[in-house]
Amino acid sequence: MRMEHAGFTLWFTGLSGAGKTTLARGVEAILRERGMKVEVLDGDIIRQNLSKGLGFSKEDRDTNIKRIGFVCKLLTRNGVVAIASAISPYREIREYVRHDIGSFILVYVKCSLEVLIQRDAKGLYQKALSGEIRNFTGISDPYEQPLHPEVTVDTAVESPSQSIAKIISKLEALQLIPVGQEHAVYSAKEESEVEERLRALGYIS
Ligand code: ADX
Repeated sequence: MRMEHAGFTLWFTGLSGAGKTTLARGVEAILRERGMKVEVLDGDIIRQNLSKGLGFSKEDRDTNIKRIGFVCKLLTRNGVVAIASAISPYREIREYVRHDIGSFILVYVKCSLEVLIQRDAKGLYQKALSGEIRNFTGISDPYEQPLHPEVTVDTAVESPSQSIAKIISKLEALQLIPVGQEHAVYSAKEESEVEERLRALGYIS
């Protein structure tokens, strides 16, 4: 049975290849396990449909972010957890989306350029450095770091599960999601073992 819960938007910002999608999918899986309704809006996918045809000028990026933000707002007000994952390099539009949505948590997925260039999973940094791709965020286009993100993770030094745990703890602390069994004083297994013992001793029936 699904739990009734209030919606909110969890927004991942950070450079290309920093790990936004991996963390978004990891958090998505945990929230689903906890019975929540979740939808992920990923920049790479949104650019193939809702934002198809948009480029990477400031204007186009802002349009992309506004569209993602608009869908997040609809989901949030209908009790869904909307998880957005997009570079979203401009502070002003991130703040616009935050205020428009209301229940909004910003996760800054930090990673040094050195590590990103070394990883270069999509080969885009090499192309950006050689000038083959222009206006590439972090190389030839700006990225405005968030000033007050609710959570900052650094994927150059943390494992994905460490970063995911950090995000989940924050959401629990803000009482946006139910606390997981792994945080309970007793695990479910321990609890039933204790119950068994108490029953054997006749303290409970
Ligand atoms: S955003 O700036 O509008 O938020 P978004 O997250 O949707 O960007 O898309 C970024 C993805 O587009 C990157 O992960 C990368 O795969 C691809 N991309 C292609 N060209 C660029 C570019 N010039 N700058 C950044 N990302 C680019």
